[in-house]
Amino acid sequence: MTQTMRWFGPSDPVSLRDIRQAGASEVVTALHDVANGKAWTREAIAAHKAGIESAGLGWTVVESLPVHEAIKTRGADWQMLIERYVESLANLAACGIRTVTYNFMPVLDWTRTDLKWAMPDGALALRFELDAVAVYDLHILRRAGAERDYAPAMIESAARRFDAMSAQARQQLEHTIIAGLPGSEETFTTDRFREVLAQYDDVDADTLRANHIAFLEAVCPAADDLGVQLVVHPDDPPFALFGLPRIVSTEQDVAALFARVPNRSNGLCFCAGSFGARSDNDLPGMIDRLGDRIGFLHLRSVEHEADGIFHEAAHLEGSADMASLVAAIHRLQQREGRSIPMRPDHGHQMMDDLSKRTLPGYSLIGRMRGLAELRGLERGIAYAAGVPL
Ligand code: CS2
Ligand code: MN
Repeated sequence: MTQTMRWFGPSDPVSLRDIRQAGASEVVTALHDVANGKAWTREAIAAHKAGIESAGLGWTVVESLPVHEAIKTRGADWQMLIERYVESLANLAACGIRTVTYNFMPVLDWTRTDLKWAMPDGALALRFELDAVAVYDLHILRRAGAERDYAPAMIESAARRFDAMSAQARQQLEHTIIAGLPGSEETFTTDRFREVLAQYDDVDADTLRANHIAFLEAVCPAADDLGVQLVVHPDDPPFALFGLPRIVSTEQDVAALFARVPNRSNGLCFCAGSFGARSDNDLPGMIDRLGDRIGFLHLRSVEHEADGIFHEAAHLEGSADMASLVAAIHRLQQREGRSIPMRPDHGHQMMDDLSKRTLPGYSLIGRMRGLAELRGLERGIAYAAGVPL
């Protein structure tokens, strides 16, 4: 695997030197200061790339080139936004960058309900609890019709929980859920969130799927010609939230998408932590079956605590069988004669990072531990298979 780490640009508390010392050979990054919907210019891409290369690192994978909400809802300006998307792809290709991550999650990117969940060793992990979403949805947001989305027992426990919460705890929950995690394109207030949700009143899962296909049919021919692969990041978590449809959650979702839009450029960012939050996703089997479509790997594990509750485990712990997964990746790379870019997707906040300014999920030391463990695992597997790296 080609070892990378995500870098949020010059304002990231983690420096390029840190990333290089962690043993990565590349960063995955984006032009985070360009507004969603504006084209990325060749000059801006080249300048970003030159800064990365001068630190001794490469940049071949974008994460992410965001898809505007008006593309997801097929709203006004669709055509213009598609043209700008293709323009950005052409400018990236001109700079030698040919793997472009995006997601098709409405409104919210990845979602957690606790950013400082203490592990037994004192490190802090990200956690998701559907009950906490229910508290926010039913009692703070007070979304019309929300009761339909939760089991009666959860509605009752959410009411008890809300009553017991201090004003500060309520505010914190609100902030955690909708004020955005790193990489999210927008942050919301509760009022603004209500308005944005309303844009999806007429967009159910089938409509969103059709809009995703329309997006791919519009951009993939150009991407094919440019030699660029678009890799879709799955839904995180992989189920509907706030009544918003989510359509890239399972192997079937992805297989149907590839069958419907067979262009070479229609690819997958295989995020083990996102798919792995559903126990019905067979992760190593997905690597075997989706093989040549996979252009980028996010490796991390989640621990299922109960239905609708998980936390991000250390990279080789938790519910994912990481050894089987990396063995499947190794087989795929051998079969196709390529090295797939991967990153340790998130890490625990630990050691010196506990007292530092860090971005949730993206502190250095936890990700460095993850990268080191994954690198060792791959080397061991390659050695045992008789093809040492
Ligand atoms: C997150 C997202 O789960 C994740 O990997 O860090 O920011 C993710 O990178 C984007 O949704 C990809 O478009
Ligand atoms: Mn991911």
